[in-house]
Amino acid sequence: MTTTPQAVRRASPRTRRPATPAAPDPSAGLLPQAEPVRLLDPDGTPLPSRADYPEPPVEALREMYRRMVVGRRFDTQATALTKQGRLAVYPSSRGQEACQVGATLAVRDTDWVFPTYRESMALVSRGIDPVEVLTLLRGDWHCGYDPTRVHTAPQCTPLATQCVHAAGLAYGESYQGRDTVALAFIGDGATSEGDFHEGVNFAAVFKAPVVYFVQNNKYAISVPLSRQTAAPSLAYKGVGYGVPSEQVDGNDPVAVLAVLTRAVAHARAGHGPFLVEAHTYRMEPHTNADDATRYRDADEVEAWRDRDPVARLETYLRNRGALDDAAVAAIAEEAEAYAADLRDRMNAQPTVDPLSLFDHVYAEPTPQLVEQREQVRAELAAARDEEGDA
Ligand SMILES: Cc1ncc(C[n+]2csc(CCOP(=O)(O)OP(=O)(O)O)c2C)c(N)n1
Ligand SMILES: [Mg+2]
Repeated sequence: MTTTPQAVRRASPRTRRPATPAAPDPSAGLLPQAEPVRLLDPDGTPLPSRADYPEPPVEALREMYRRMVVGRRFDTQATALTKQGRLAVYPSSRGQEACQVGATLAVRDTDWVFPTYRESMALVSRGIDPVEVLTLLRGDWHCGYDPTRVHTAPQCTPLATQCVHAAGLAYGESYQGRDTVALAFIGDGATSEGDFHEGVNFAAVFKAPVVYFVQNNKYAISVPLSRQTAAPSLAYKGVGYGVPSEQVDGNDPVAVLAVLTRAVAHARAGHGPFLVEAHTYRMEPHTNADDATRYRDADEVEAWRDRDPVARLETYLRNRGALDDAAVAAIAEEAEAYAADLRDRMNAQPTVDPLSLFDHVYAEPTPQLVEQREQVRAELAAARDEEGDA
């Protein structure tokens, strides 16, 4: 029996077939997975392996552990230096070690990193001299390292400005036929800034190879995430710009490295930008000048202590036989020596020429800067003359 159109119309809704196949979902492949990617349980027990995020090689994970231990020791030392008056300010990234180190391990030395003030640990993980890293926070210079030598932009304090810089650099590199990837770090709060949206949009439209890496540490100083966004996750901010995104457990070092490795490969292969949101937590106050007890309670902080990324990776590597007591002790010793050397060198009083403030602001100084420089030079000369007369 043939089915007449009338028969189809009479059929119950349950048996009726759609006249045309459903259109493909245009957001498919752009939205993050509903749950953050996780490869280790908080106690370091491995979860079933997955085809979309293969586990990184064990040597890479051992190196990650080493850098996380050294990075954490660097971080505590830097906070101590603020108390000794050797640093003006320090924003700690304790608790965010998996993000700081995983991201820098996922890129090549020839790739470009665009850090914020929070990323001092990422910079030392990248191999930049810690004294050069802390020069900005000591207030001596705009940036203590040579950005072009280490392929790392100066740390940005104006929120999200690095997002447009990264898009521009990545576009320029690909325009010149190089396969450089730009890695832009950004905080949860800063994703509300216009520059974040402009950067991501530009990178998407011009297929610039940028990985935007959001460390969602749950606070923008005292402002909690719930007052920052109504999005289901910050990774959902990619879809509106046509940018594929993923969310990851930012305290799971194995997952962070796996997700970022894939994001970087996506960008390097010419598919344009990728957005990753890592769920993590800042264990310390915003900076040494902040009192975090005024806006979050101790129970919340304690709950995150149980998800410590360093302990999690250590347990995992020990259980795999990739780390033993001797190796752990040797790495701890290396971290101590690193901190001692940093202390010694930060205790030497630097001599800073005030006039160097005007260097490298522009390739050609503006007339206003030339005038201001002259004013400072004259004031310094007058002060020296006065001292001479006294
Ligand atoms: C354009 C701009 N607005 C405001 C500030 C002041 N400010 C400094 S850090 C910060 C919070 C940023 O939070 P988030 O992006 O989550 O990064 P986190 O500090 O948590 O790493 C604010 C508002 C700034 N530096 N720049
Ligand atoms: Mg934050």
